[in-house]
Amino acid sequence: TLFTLLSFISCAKKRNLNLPPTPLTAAGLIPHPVEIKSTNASFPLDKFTAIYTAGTKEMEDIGNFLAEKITFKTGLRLKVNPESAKNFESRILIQLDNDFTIENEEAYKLKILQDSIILTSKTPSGAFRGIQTLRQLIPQQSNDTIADYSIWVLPTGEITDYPQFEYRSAMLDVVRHFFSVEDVKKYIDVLSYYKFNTLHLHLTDDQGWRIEIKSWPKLTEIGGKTQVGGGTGGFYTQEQYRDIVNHALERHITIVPEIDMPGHTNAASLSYPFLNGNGKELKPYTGTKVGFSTFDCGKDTVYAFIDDVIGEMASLTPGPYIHIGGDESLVTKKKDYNYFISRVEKIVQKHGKIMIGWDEIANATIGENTIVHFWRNKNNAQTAAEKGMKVILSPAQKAYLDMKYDENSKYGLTWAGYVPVNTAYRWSPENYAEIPIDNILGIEAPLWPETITNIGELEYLAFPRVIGIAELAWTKQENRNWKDYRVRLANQTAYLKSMNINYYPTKLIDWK
Ligand code: TNX
Repeated sequence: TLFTLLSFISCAKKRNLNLPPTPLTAAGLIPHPVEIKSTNASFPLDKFTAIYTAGTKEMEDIGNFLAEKITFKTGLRLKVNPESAKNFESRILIQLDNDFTIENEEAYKLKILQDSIILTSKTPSGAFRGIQTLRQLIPQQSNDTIADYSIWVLPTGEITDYPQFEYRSAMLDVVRHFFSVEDVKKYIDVLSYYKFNTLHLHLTDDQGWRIEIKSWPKLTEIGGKTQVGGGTGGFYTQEQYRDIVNHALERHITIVPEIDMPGHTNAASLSYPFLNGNGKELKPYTGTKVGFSTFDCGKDTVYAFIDDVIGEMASLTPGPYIHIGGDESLVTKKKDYNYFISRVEKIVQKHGKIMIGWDEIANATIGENTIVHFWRNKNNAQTAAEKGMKVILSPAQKAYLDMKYDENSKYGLTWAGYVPVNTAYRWSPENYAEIPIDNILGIEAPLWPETITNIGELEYLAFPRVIGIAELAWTKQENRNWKDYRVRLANQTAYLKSMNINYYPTKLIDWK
């Protein structure tokens, strides 16, 4: 197919444009790619450019995605796989190559020549990541002095790229305050631009239950109606959840749903009191304290309930993971907690999924396949690594997007200290938890919304810190450097503004 495609498009017209030489650099790129070679010539992106895709329908979807984003940025309406090549003088070719030599599933090669751009990868996900690099290379401004129409001048050269970590994630708690489907989709859009591949949704907690479970309807009828501060809460119907999952999938992002237990379960127990194990009277909870609730870990009926909930979540979720929380179960007896975690692990596995839990689960009897999510306790991360398990890194002092930036921050908590933009970037996931790098699945930046109530405030906390987390997850240490990063971050201003992102304008960055 590739050969026919190439011969088909080689009949495109040739033209003579006097383009300025342009060096290919990382100036607009986050995350920093593995390798960049500049050939210092130029490619004209203009109304004579067409996009061609080779391979599956999924590849054509990626071509259409690129076309849409080019329209958003430049106003150009590029054709994707046009019937005739007659009117097109430059082209963007997106192709799969089975013999691609880089092992990594998300690797890509982006070759920019004077009359064509060739993006090659082994998988559609690799192509999708490469598309983001291409988007970042398109200049904000067209050059209108070369011809009597606008040309966006791209530098020529070659980028070879692949991620250091396979799990590159952000987490959003939609419980403490609820966020709409539209809000979550917008967050996904921006995350995908920076090559994140996972969004973890914290769907249940003391203050609310945010996902419809058909076999246990009171979870949302009762548990969905509250949030921090006494607002009306909310929840996603299964159809809305699927809509989020599909939006993410189109951006090659996996949704990881979290059902937090046995602690953080006041809303569930309020809906179905037989679940309650703390012996206290149940009331709706709209404060921000943690650690007071627990399931009853000794009743079979509780596990039958969990089986139903996990079963529904597993069937709604195409990704391989289910997060079961397991954090801050301060009123669960240790023996009960360990029994609970082992038994829930079996339930998750029965439904064909891999279990993830916050780092406290490392001390229970669990299998090597289960993933430990480090947030606070290094010993737990090390215990997990010693057992041969993989670990996700979310150290609160570095990666928590809900910590205040500094004393001027309008929103945020401070229990893990201030996390200014440089602190969020200048750490080494490779060494932080003192575990072997082979045990690190990846990095996640959680956002707990106790102090915020809407998307603008969410963006204020997430941006720009989450962009640094994207680079830590993708780029190896040898290509990371704060001085260089802060310039590349400043260069994101136009994109963030175009997306209407309410980022925190920290003085640490010389914003453009
Ligand atoms: C701790 S992080 C929690 C959350 C809070 C967060 C606030 C974790 C696993 N549990 O319940 O929202 O601190 O920063």
